[in-house]
Amino acid sequence: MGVSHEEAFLDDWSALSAFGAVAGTTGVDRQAATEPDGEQRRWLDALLTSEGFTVHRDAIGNQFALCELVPGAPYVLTGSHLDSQPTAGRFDGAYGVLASAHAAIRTACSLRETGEATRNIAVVNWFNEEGSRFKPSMMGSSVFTGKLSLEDALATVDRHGVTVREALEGIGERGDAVAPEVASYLEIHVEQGRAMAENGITIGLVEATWGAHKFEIRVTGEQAHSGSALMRDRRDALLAASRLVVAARDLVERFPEGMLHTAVGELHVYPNSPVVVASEARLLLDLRSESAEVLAAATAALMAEMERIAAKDRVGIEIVAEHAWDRNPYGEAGLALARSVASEMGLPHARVLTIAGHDSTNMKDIAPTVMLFVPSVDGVSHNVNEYTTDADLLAGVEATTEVLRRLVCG
Ligand code: HGY
Ligand code: MN
Ligand code: MN
Ligand code: MN
Repeated sequence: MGVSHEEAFLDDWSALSAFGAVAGTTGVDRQAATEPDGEQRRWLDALLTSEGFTVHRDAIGNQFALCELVPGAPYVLTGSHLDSQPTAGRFDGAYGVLASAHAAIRTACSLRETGEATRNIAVVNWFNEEGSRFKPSMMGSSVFTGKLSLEDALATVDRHGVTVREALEGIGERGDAVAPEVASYLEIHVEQGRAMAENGITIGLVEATWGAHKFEIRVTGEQAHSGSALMRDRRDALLAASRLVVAARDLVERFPEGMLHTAVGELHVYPNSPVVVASEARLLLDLRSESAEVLAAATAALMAEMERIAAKDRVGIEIVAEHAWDRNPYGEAGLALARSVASEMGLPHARVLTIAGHDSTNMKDIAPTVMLFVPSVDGVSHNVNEYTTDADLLAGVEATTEVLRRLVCG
């Protein structure tokens, strides 16, 4: 007797979750263009080539697996990302890639001989969605959609000075394939928040992305002996950076509850030595809101805080790079399609917002896009304990398969 779709998915899910496994946890560490990233990509190639798909890489390392049902027709692209944050959960991104792969295999098999398809199918694993090793996040889909130049992306360095080009070539993942022509885009992802689980929603129909404004900031002070230098002479870069961390948190209190999320998630201190006042600090500061007005006001307030802190601590504070996306909606046609699939399948569903960015945030600007969520238990994400139940994973695969079938036959 053959294995069911459900068993096949869960078996592949457990195989995929083993790449970059963090010892002693159920989490993973497979940052962009590292060895575990290369291994999981080759595993995905094997899964899809054995089902008759043709695999390619483009120049920024986006991974495509194509199935041509209608010669010359454009492609319905479905996927997400396999890369992760360091010590992350195994669901963020990877679930969407595997759900898409299974949906694509099933759809291709059922449509190969019927003549119902009007479009072709491609599974995509976008390069470097997380932006943890190389900034900005959503790099592969940003290059694909023309929002970031290929040259700039390839020249980006990690903290050891390794370029994206070198890292991709190092794992044999830089290609030269021409991107497939896209008819529409479909992505499924875990919610990474707690709203769906708390409200008994199985399928989230994503209607808009929160706006985000991310700043790479450099604070420049002066190196000194941390014992002997007079306190009044010091220009302490770490002290000023610390005030910025606190200022970012305090900005939240100026707006109605829940309207602004802020964080500094990364901080580097130079020379980072015990008896030395820091000469330089670099931080990554992130502001997000569902309201464009709040995001603009928070950004202006942050600039004022930067000036105040620079004057107080007699340091330089400069923005080295900025990455932003605006709050903007997903198309109503995609929402209507997703809603009818969820209701016909009897799956509890509702319109939801995404606070995290996704590759669909880029793709919806160039093609009709459907973005689905499944619940995250307790909203835990970017944490090894990220979890979604098997029942919800499988419901999401069914919904993805049916949305894909309709997009391919539409
Ligand atoms: O939300 C983010 O910043 C992302 O890249 N997922
Ligand atoms: Mn993700
Ligand atoms: Mn993530
Ligand atoms: Mn000494």
